[in-house]
Amino acid sequence: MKTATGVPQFMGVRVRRREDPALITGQGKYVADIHLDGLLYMAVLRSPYAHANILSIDTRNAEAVSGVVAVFTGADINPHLARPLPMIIGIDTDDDFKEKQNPPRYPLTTDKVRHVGDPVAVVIAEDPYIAADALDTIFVDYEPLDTVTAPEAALAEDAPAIHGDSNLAYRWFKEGGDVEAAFAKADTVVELRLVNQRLIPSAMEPRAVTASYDPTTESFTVWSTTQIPHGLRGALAGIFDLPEAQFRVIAPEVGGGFGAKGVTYNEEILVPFLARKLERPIRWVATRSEDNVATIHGRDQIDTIRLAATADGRVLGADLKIIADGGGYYSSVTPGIPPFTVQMMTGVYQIPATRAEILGVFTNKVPTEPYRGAGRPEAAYLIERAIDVLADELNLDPAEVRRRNFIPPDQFPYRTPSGAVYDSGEYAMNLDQALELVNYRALRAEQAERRQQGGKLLGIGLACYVEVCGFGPWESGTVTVDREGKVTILTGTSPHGQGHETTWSQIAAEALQIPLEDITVKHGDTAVVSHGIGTFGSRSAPVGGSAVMQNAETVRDQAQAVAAHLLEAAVEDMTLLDGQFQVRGVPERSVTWAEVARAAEGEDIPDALRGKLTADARFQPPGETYPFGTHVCVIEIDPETGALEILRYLTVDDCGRVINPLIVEGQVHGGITQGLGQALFEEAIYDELGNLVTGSFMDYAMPKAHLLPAYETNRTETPSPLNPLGVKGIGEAATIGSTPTVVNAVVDALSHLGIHHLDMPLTSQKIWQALQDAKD
Ligand code: MCN
Repeated sequence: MKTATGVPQFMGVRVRRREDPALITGQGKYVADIHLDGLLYMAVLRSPYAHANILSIDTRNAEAVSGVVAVFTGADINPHLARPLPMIIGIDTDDDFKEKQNPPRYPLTTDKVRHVGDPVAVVIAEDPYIAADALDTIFVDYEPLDTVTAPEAALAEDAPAIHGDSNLAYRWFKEGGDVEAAFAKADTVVELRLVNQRLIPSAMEPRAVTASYDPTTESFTVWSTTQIPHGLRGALAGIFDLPEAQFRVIAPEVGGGFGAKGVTYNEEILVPFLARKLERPIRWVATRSEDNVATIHGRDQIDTIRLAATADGRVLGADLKIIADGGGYYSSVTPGIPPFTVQMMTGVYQIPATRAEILGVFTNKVPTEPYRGAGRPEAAYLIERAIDVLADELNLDPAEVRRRNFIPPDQFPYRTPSGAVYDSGEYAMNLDQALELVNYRALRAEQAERRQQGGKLLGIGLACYVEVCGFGPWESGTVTVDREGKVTILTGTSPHGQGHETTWSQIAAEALQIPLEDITVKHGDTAVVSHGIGTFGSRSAPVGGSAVMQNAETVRDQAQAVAAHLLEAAVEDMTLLDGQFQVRGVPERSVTWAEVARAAEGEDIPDALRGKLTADARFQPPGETYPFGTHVCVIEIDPETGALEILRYLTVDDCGRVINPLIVEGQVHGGITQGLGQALFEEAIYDELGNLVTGSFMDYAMPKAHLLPAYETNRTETPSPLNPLGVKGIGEAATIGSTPTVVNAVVDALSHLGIHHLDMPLTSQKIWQALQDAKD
């Protein structure tokens, strides 16, 4: 594509993902595809009990199995590690966390198990099936303990304590503005208790680790399905008490992560530790059902929100109480998620006073960690549901109540009472576009008519979301133009489905005017990319993309100065056209990138200009970016059966300037599907003994293609002032916007029958039951 001036344009263009041909033809190389001489296989013995003391472990029978190389328990491993698994939120030093506990966690538990799936021993064998079978011959003498899985019950004084004396993991409090005064002068107060149910992240590829150890250099190579290879390298160095340089971490192709692979896991420590001990490479690959109890879960909050409002629907204050179920242990950032919910609890609204309390709780369940959105879907869900309930209470249109409370565009940067600083936003414009595209008025008219005539119930749900993304502290993005005029980008981001190879190439192509096919992007190997932070929190485009842009521009300026010297022209007179540096208006006086690169590295160039065409500055964002948008869902419910059909799903998302509209749409499609999955289908259910009864895809209801509508995606573009690209993230936005939208649509269909809230997932059975109850 070319601009009006004839300069080829690469950003903002629907370039197809260059990653895909290899992936869809089975050429992608995943951790389980790494073949090493002498490879051994690890299988993990996991607790069948949710809560039990370990009295003894007898591994002798397993050791005698033919093909088994060794069996290890925590007693063989934990004492040799310098520290427990990382908990990277500084709960000990952060004074916002009160009444806190920070129990250490080691790769294999030795004293007691705290959830079904808690690892207690490992078998290393010549064959993965022998390793798996040998697990059955290990005898663990468990003393079962009382179990608690519901977080509110876990807080009761007589609840079985999982660590220490109490299951209160921490208490956290924040207040901004005068909340008491807001409630005192309110005409109306609405209160809503929302269960944000536990979800299983379910990436396409279950987790896997392979590691080898080289005794001659005393160094490790670790292949992992991680989103944060550099973070894992740092964690390994800390736990093994060795310099980072002794660890090479490689994230090859990774089949999705959704936040769940941004955590340092037990197996990532066990596999390299045992590879060194046995002096043979080892591989562990989770099965799907193992992954469901060995990889973190998401959400699991109970949120009670109260809004104080005037009679015309202006919200004066909000009061929130969060009970956050962290499961049996803290994992990497477990206590850091609910504060995000507080940070975003006022959504797109100018609410002057807020108060929030979080109670973190241990229960006998898998630990919770970031799952696509991490705390922000919970926030969007509670405020967008509460606004709908307020509109219903005041008999006002939900779109109108939203409009009355929007933060006006002239208020940005806008500081919320809970301390977030929003960079930019145009909320009313965005909502208006969505309402017009969906033909909101006509839908409301149709709904009124249907309510009179009977038949299927029509529901129109909307949500206006805002989220925080683009977290620092920095990201790398080295750009180098070689002597052939080809570009190499080294990025510290670690894509696992987001298409960075395509979009980073577009950014560099735009700045350098070098065709996409001459650009290579390398990532996910700490030996190739020396420093980086990784991919999570929709940070890669705003932070990593900006690093690429910044460095590409530095290289262009460097090259332009060399070109000016070669052409004996002033730098200001140079222009970059069709991949060549030209003296403006004199096309015959031009040099190619290759000529410039060679000259820059040659002998005949002045010292001030000499050097490889490369730049490797890190980009440090001055603040976070706040993407936003409006989602609208139109549904129909059969009142006889509770069966639900989605008639339309429309979005107007705003992620600032767009690098690749095709990839952004893909991200929005995936995000909607995950949010819709939570709203309608998915739930990790435990029985009272702590068994995960939805532990396989037979029972855990993943959304399926035939249950989903065609999505209509649209955009507004409000650039972020905080990075050179003007971009905001899009990786999580649609997950955040879609859950409240769908639930609002369902409740909207039922509200005239006196139904004002239903907890997710909104199965047909639940809807039918609510309809029956409403008749009584
Ligand atoms: N992009 C763009 N224009 C913008 C913003 C982004 O073209 N204005 C492009 C980016 O260049 C990138 C993609 O969209 O190619 C996503 O960028 P970004 O929003 O920065 O998100 P990240 O790359 O940091 O990805 C993380 C985000 C998160 S937090 C989760 S969870 C998630 C998600 O991405 N997990 C995913 N999307 C996923 N997609 C897949 N296929 N698999 C996952 O595990």
